[in-house]
Order: sequence, then structure tokens, then C-alpha cells
Amino acid sequence: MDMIVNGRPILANPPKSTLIVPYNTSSTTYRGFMNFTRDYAAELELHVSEKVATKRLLNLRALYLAGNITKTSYEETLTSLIESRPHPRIIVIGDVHGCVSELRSLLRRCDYHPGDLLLFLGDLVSKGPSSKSVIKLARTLKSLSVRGNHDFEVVRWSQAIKNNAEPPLYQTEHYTIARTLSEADIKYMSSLPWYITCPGLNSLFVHAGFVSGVKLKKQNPRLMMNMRSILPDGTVTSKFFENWPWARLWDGTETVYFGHDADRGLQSYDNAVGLDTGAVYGGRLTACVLPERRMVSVSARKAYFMYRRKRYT
Ligand SMILES: [Mn+2]
Repeated sequence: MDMIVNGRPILANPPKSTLIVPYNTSSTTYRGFMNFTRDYAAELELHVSEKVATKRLLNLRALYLAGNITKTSYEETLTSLIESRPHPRIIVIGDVHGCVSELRSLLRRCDYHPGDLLLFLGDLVSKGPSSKSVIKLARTLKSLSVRGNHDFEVVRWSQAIKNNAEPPLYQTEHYTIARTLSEADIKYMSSLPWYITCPGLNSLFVHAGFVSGVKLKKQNPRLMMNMRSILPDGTVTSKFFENWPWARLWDGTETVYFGHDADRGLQSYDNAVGLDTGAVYGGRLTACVLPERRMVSVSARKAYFMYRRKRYT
């Protein structure tokens, strides 16, 4: 049975490690979006034009609920309002790391509307100013995300806390974040898959990367969350070897969208697009808008985290 997420169907029972998003352009598939229009309006500081458009939708809904217009006329008007909207899109977003103001600015700059699907490339949390608000925003807008290495650590700690584990000797950031998250936040984070596929756009989404020549189902979760380089001898590593980005070797037929690699910043190969542009280090937060593959980014308000990583050649 199909389940509707943000107006688009996804598999009702996705395999634990993955998620498939069909890209479907027919308007009937995103009719359900009214259900979260209210939350959307409350969560984003909207531009005036968006406020007006949202208000029209809410007024229409109110008229219908009050019994002032028939269901048929409500649905007809709703459909025509939706169809006069820009085409629904998938907005793919690089590592947010708790930078919620930058995320809000980015969504406005992308002209985000209900019906668009947000797809995060993982590492929503940690290092930045407000991990909890990022998770709440992602949940409210019914976003999808893959699992990043930092998300993974937070989920591990939240499970440990649930099982009454001793707190760590030195209170790590992941532990602190896990303690501040609500039940709903943790449920959302626990649901994040290793990777997401979208056959309709011939695309894959993953936090760190894939190893060429290995079937999707056989890819190693730890590497999917951590890899950065593949050396000439085939060694897959999370280290930053300047001349050996894994994406350069990617020979799959699908285009891979990934994050995790702020050192290299924006990477744009034919079949691999890296979107971690280091917002939390004072760089930019970047989105790629599909299907047109348009890049949109905003600069960070400040450097929230000091940046120090070894370079290898
Ligand atoms: Mn990462």
C-alpha cells in the first residue's frame, strides 16, 4: 500500500536501511498538503507573497469546514490553486548541523512551498547553535533525510539513555543533544535510512558516499556515513586525501547527491553532486533543487564551529 509523505507516495514499509521516493508529477498525489499548511506557515518566516498565497488556501479551508462551500467546489478551487503553483520539486539540502536560521533563509531563497519535498543529506545536528530546532523544522515540514554520522551518534545515545546507561565521563555533545530531544524528535531521527533512492529522477541520496562497483544493498553503512576518499589501492577512508575524492570514481548510472565533505565544498561531477559547503564553519548552506538541478545557497551568519582537519595528499 502506498503511504503519502508530503503529498507524495513512498513505500509503506520501507526496508530498514533504505527508502524509495517516486517522483510523480500528477497533482492528485500532492493533494494532501493542506494538512500541514498551518505548521508550515508557523515555522517559516514567510515572504509577503507567500503569506498571501497561504492565507488564500487557509481561508478556502475555513470556508469549507464552516460549510459555506460544497466539497466539490472546495476541491475544484483547491486543485486550481495548487496547479497554478510552481511545479512540485525535491529540494536537496547539504549538512545543516543545527544552523536553523540559515536553513530558514535557504528555504525562503528556494521559494519553498507546501508540496515541495525537502530531502536532507544528513548531519542535521551537532556543532551548530540549534540542533533541536532543526529537527523540529524538518519534522514539521515532513522532510526526508538520510542518516549522517552525527545523527547516528545522537540516536545511539538516545537509545543508551532509554536503557538507563551511565552518562559518558565527559559529557559529549551527542549525549547532550540526545537529552534535549523530545520523543517525537528521537523517533524521527531513528527513522532516517542509510540512503534514499528516487528512480523517477535516476538519483540516489546518501550522507557520505558509495563505493563504485558494489551493489546498493551491499554498501557498508559505516562507509555510507563516513567515507570521503578512495585511494588508488582501493582503500576507502574517511580521511581527506585531496586528490582522491570518492565521487570522482563513481561510475554508477544514477546521480548521487551527498554531503559530509566540507573540506572539498561544492562538488559537481556529472553523476555525483556534493552539497556540504560548511555552513557551520561560517561557509554556506547549499541546496540543489530537482528536477532542474539548480543550486541555491545562503551564507552563514557566522562561524559556529572551528574548523581543523588534517589534509593528506
Ligand atoms: Mn558528516
